This record gives sequence, C-alpha cells and structure tokens, in this order.
Amino acid sequence: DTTPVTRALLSVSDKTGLVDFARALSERGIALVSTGGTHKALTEAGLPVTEVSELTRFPEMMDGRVKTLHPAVHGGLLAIRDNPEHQAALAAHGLQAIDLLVVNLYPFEATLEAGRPFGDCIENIDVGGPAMIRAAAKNHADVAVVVDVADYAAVLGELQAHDGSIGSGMRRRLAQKAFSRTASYDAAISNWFAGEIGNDEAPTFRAFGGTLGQSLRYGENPHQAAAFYRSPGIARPGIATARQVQGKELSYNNLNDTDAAYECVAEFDPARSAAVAIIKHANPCGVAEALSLLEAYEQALACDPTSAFGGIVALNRPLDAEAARKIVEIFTEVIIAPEASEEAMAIVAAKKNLRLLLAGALPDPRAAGETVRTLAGGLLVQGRDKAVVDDMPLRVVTARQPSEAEFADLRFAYRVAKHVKSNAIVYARAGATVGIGAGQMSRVDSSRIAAWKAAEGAKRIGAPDSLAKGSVVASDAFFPFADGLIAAAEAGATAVIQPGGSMRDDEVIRAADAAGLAMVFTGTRHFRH
Ligand code: 93A
Repeated sequence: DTTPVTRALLSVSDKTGLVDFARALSERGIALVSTGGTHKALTEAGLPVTEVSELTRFPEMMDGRVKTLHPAVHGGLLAIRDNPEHQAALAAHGLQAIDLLVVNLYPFEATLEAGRPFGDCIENIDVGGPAMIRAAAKNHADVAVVVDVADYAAVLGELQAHDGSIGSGMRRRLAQKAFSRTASYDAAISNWFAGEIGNDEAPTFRAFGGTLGQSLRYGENPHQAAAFYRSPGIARPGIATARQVQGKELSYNNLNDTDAAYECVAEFDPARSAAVAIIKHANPCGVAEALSLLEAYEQALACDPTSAFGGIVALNRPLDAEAARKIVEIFTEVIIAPEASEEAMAIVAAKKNLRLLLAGALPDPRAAGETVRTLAGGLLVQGRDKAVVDDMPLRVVTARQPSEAEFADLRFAYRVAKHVKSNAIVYARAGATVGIGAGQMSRVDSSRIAAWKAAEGAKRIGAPDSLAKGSVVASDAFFPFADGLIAAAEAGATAVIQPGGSMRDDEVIRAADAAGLAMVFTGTRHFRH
C-alpha cells in the first residue's frame, strides 16, 4: 500500500535542512508548492517552485494571517484518491491533489521562551499550519505529513526505497506524530494564556499535551518504559528547567526524587537562611536551615545518615566549595542547586557519576500550578499545594504559648511536613529535622517511627536523651485522637503544629494542656500522597 508522491506543499518557519530536502524531492520529479518565505528560500536556491497564491488565486494577505486557508489547499489535502466524487470535485474546480505536506509551525514556544510581549505571542499563533497538518493527517491514507525537520532524511529514504512512494506504515506514524505536535502546540498556547489571565483556579482549563524532554532508559522498574515530558507553555523554574552539568544519565526515579528535593528546599527563602533537603524515595530524610550550606548539610545528614546514603541533595543557595567537599564524602545520586561556584563544580567533577543539576532559580512555593496523576483510564488533576505556613493565620489553642524559638521551629517543621508523604510527622529542633515519619497508614505509626529515628540519632552521637527531647512536632493533618499527640509528648516534644479541625480537637487540646505542650493550629492541611 504505497502512494506515489507527485506534488508536495512546503510551508516552514524553521528553514533548517529545507533546501537540501526540497532539492532531493525536486530531483525525484516531485512538483513543489510553497508559501511566501519558503518560496523565497527555494527560488533563491534555484529550485523550481510554485507559489501557493498561484494555486489559490488569492494573494497572501493580512500580514500572512491568510495564506493557505483556501479550498485549493484543503481540497488538495483532503480529497480521497479512490473516491470518484472527490476526484470529480477536484477536477470541477481545477484543483490538484497534494501528496506530501511539509509544515513546521510559527515558533510560538520559542517566542514565549524568549520572553516576548503578549502581542508577539499572539502573532505567533499559527492557524493555517495546524489546519493543513490536521487535514493531511486525517487523510493519511493518501497523504504524508512531515512536521519535524528530523524526519526529512527518513522520508527521503522511504521515497528511495519505494520508488517515489511512501508506505502506509510511515504515513500512519507521521500522522500520529502530526496530531501530537498540534496537541502540544495548542497546549502551550492554552497554558500560556491561562497564566496571562491569572487562571490558577481551574486546572480543567489547562492542557497537558507534553513535549518530550528526555527518553528514559526505564521507569520505576526496569521492565517499565518511561520518558520525561515538559508541560508546554509553562516555564516554572524547577527540575524541568534545570541544566545537567555532569554525571550519569538521570533515571526516572532520580527525576522524581530530585523534583521532590528541590520543591522542598525552595520552601526556605535563601535571603533568610541556607537550607538543605536530602531526599530518598521522594520523602525527606533530613532537612535543615542554618547560616551556611555546610552547616545545613551536616545537620540534615545527621537526621538519618543511613537513609541519606544514595540520596538526592537539594540546596536553596548556590553550591559552594565547603558544602561540595562535604557532600561528596558519601555516595550521593544527585545534587541540585540554583547555581554552583567554579570551585564547587571542580570538586563535584572528581565524582564522575554524580549528577549535578543547576536550575538557575528556585521554584516559587506560592506559584500556581497543578499536579496530575493517572488512574485506570483517566487523570486526576488538582491545583498545586501552594499554601505556605507564613501566610496561615496561626492560632495558639493551648494554655501555654510557644516560645519564640519554638515558634520558629514549628514553622520550620510545618514547611518540611508539607513535603513528606502522608501520614507525615516531623520532629525538629533548632532549624533541623531530628525525626521524620512518612507514608504510614496510621498517624500513630508515623509518630512512633519519627520518635524512634530521633532516639536512634541520640545513640549515634552518644547523647543521653532522644533528640526529640525539647523538639517541636508537626503533623500534616489533624490528630484524630489524643494518642498521637500523647506519643509526641512522651517522646519529648514541647510544642505541636497541626491544622486542627478534628471532631475531637477538645480532647486533643486537653491532652496537650495536661502534658504542658504548646499547640498551634494552622487551619490548613498538607496531605501529600
Ligand atoms: O498566519 S497563518 O496562520 N495563516 C496561514 O494561512 C498559514 N499558512 C501557513 N500561518 C500560516 N502558515 C505558516 O506559515 C506555516 O505553518 C509556516 O510556519 C509559515 C511559513 O511561512 P513562510 O513560508 O512565508 O515562511
């Protein structure tokens, strides 16, 4: 099943490889038709080419907004070859069939990335191009459509192999790719526009067609295929905008964990403190803020050095030499930071496999966005958790007020708890986590695990008391019963932060008062599953 190619329409913004490709088509005896700029490029190269305005008998008009939107083009693309009525219609109106369409679109995404003003983005919304691509892809039984410069060589190879024809296998593959291209193009426009009009409340108005960022060797497990897609039209700083400076290829799990690490550390304003988050399996195993990155790293590591082995380290300030020297002492999979000093990069370079990612900027914890997860046959979409403890109306519900130091640690612990999978319990002291309980089905179990980690931490450094003693504790959701809270008090915590809102809040508050704890309600829950 092959279609001989006798006429090709070329209309491309990106003229890379155009002349060589068109010349090879022309040498095969294929008639060339093209739009203004493409026509100019081909004529200048000395190729015989008809201008599309000759086909349409209309000039290109309105600054090129209308050039191919005409039945002479769309009839030529959509006519079914073995349908006598379609063929009669072509003949009756003096139209000619087009067998090969070569289009790449106005560079909307590049215009956006270049930070051009609104009007420029609007002008770069291609209308005629997607219309033609869609028509040709719909009629792939007869027409081949090329939307990617990277496919020119394969198309020429096919024409060579099939004596001037393109087989149905390739036509179908090209059609699928064409639909994917128009989908991601429209997603970029829609996502950009959502941002322009400040639409952060209706994730349903966002589009999820992605552009391939990286093919991955495998997914969570080696038997799962995987790829990393960028959301078109969204330029939020983070893992998707990071540059890999060195190290092994990133895996699916690396990307997932690095994203979690960087989003977590971005909760800490670099103007206020140096912060470090160490992540394993998408959960923090140590987070700390301090005066220097080195100090923050040492404290984050001290929380759970066993788990930190082979972890991901995220920093909220440019990686400096003293922190780099310390981080490379143990096996680390990835370091991500906004920037790195030359000296720090040289230190990291000694560890060939260690991946270093520089993201340029930190994610904005308050920025709108969305999270997506798949269900069997569907997607669950929700707005990003952009709630920040600093913006919450904190309410002390106990007889005792937290001291200033406790208050600082409560805020710290709540920031971290936002990035721990539920049920999340975080013990913190002096700007560092000392015990984290993550992902348990019961809140008491998370409390027990966190307290146990704090006790282990004490043993490691030979301290007489658990590190939970004199700490504060954060819970990502309310304590449904007093038991979790009592467990925290027994472990040695002196202050508690939690959303509140349980039917048994009174009972929990009474237990807190009885234990002499100070407790703060945030009113905002931080579930993360
Ligand atoms: O402004 S448009 O949406 N109106 C059209 O009718 C049209 N037809 C093709 N843009 C249109 N195109 C686009 O022009 C193509 O998708 C391609 O990106 C570009 C090629 O223009 P030129 O050949 O003049 O450089």
